[in-house]
Amino acid sequence: MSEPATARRGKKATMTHKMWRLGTVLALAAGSLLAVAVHGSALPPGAPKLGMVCTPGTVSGATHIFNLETKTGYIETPDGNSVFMWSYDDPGVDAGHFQSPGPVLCATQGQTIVVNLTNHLTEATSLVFPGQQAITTSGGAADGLLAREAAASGGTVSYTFTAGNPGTYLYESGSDVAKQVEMGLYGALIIRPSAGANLAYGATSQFDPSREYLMLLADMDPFLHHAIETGTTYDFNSRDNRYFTINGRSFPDTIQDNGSGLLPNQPYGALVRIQPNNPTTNALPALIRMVNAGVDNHPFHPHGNHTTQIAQDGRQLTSPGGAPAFTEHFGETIGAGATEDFLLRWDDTDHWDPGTNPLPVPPPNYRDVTFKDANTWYSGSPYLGYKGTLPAGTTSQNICGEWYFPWHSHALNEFTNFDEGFGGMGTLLRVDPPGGCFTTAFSTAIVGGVLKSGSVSALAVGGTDANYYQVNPRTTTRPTATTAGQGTITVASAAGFPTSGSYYIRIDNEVMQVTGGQGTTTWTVTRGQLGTAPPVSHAAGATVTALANDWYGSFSGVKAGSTNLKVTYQGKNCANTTGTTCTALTTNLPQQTVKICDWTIAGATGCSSATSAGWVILPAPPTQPQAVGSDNDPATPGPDLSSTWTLPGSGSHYIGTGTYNGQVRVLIHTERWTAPSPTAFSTWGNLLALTYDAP
Ligand SMILES: [Cu+2]
Repeated sequence: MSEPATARRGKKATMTHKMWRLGTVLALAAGSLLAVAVHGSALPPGAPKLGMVCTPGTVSGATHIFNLETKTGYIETPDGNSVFMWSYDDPGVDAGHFQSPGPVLCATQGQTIVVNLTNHLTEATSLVFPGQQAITTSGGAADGLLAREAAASGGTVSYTFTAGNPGTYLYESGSDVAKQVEMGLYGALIIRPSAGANLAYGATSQFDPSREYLMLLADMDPFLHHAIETGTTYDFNSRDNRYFTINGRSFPDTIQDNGSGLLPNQPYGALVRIQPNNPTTNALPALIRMVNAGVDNHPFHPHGNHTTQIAQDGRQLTSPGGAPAFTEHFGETIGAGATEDFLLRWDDTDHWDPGTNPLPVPPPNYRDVTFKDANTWYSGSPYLGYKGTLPAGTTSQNICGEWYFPWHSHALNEFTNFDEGFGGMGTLLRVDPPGGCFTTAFSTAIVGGVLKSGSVSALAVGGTDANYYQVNPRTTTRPTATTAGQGTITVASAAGFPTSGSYYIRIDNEVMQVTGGQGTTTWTVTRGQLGTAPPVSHAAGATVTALANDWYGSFSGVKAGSTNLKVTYQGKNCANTTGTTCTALTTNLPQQTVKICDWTIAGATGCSSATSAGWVILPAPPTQPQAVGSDNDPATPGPDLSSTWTLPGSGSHYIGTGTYNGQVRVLIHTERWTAPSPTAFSTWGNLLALTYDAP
């Protein structure tokens, strides 16, 4: 049939909706990172935000039972249209919420799989399981062309088979397949080997179970769906697919989380997320299971990367001798009805680093770069894990310098939404920095002491450079002389000294403890502390030196919901408070305590001064307090010491909200109060960094 006038109007509406819709999706892409699983999402409880989601079914002994029902519903496309669909849902998940595609059925090799089908369509339907053998049926109506059918409007049928070869399979309608499969009656069947759920096939196909991804491809002609919905005729010879989906969504909807509230009937996302391979901390590859439920072949490729094909149609690729015959691919065509499995390992081959291994050519000035629609996934820096400067007015969706690669059908007519690109059969490969997001401090504040030299930028770039952020204990003077019996002294200025709590100062060779008047210029003192000279007189103009310094670094842009926060501080302490060369401290090492702001204790004021209540001492390792960062090796004065602390819990206490949204604050407290020679020192910070898993 010819394209009806209503459809042409619909297409114009599509174009006007497009920009609004894309902007909303991109804005909400960031917003959804804040959200936890959305109710009414057609997902089982506890489903992960990324990766393949299996529907649980019921396991009874060696039998795994799945209940499926056919229903009608609608999916949304990124251009603002909606498409009438048929699909399967699991009545035991989210009360049988309509979903497209059908639930992912996962079972273990050797289990008896029972699939009970209830048909709510107005025509008979059936299920076939390509690649499975000896399927028996019970109940049902007549035998269809390929399988026993469930009658229209409430009929049931059960299919039983033994999960055979492990692998990735399709399940789909066996009745009037040109129409019913096109309408959406398909889903994925996963059979895991009995040897272990972390294997795709044999022992050489081990993967990281937290990085198991499904890409179920399909294509559709919305005019067929419209004809079915309205009961009008459709000529299959005129089929012209205009929507192309991965896991039931078209790009950019594919990169939304599983269960996104934007797509209540399309619960499965398709973003693939990975970190660089590391032989000790991240050795296992991701597994990508690809299934083509459509009628067209789809040439698929990730930009800038290779994948390793390990299987075809549920069979591991094996040489005649029996050894694995895995092959590397830049692109690979997934045939109609076929499945293919790939391992994906991401190697940081070049190790480009702005400090230690910079690119051999400078990147273009950001003023010379333009970004389409002023919206980008680029961080502004070419280095993995770093953010840079973007032109004014450009919005970046980048969290912490992670990289994004398109991954799409290279039949570019399929990389569209109703002929408008890019969209359709595409998703992104997201490469996070090793260990997660990495960020360095963006600002510093001294809450006890005085800046000797340097700026916040000295705390960046890997800790391998010669730039330091140097803080001295505060000094002031005594405007008047001190007598031996004096218990109250005046100082020229209290700025930079603690405003509460007791602390030590030194005048000449005597240490005094300040116990009152903190924050004013009149202090109550206890004389002759820490084994120093008993109370003596000090001349007018004598120098008053604090025996501690406190400064904090702030991180910004840490998304709420980030987890697994780790703080790294690297630096040293030096005996000299002037000069540019560090004089080693060999005795009475300063005691250094690194603390983090818990914003839930007292809000922003809880971390405003050195002694505020919100500072929480970082947990082991290393044990605190101790001489972190001090130079304890006189043979080679001046080496930096580094420590990394892993924060307990979700990290939510440490990420600010409101005015301090996304801010994480770390305090470096250093004191040299230890008898018998508690003299001045300076603290030299070289790196203050935060790593975390972004949501
Ligand atoms: Cu491409």
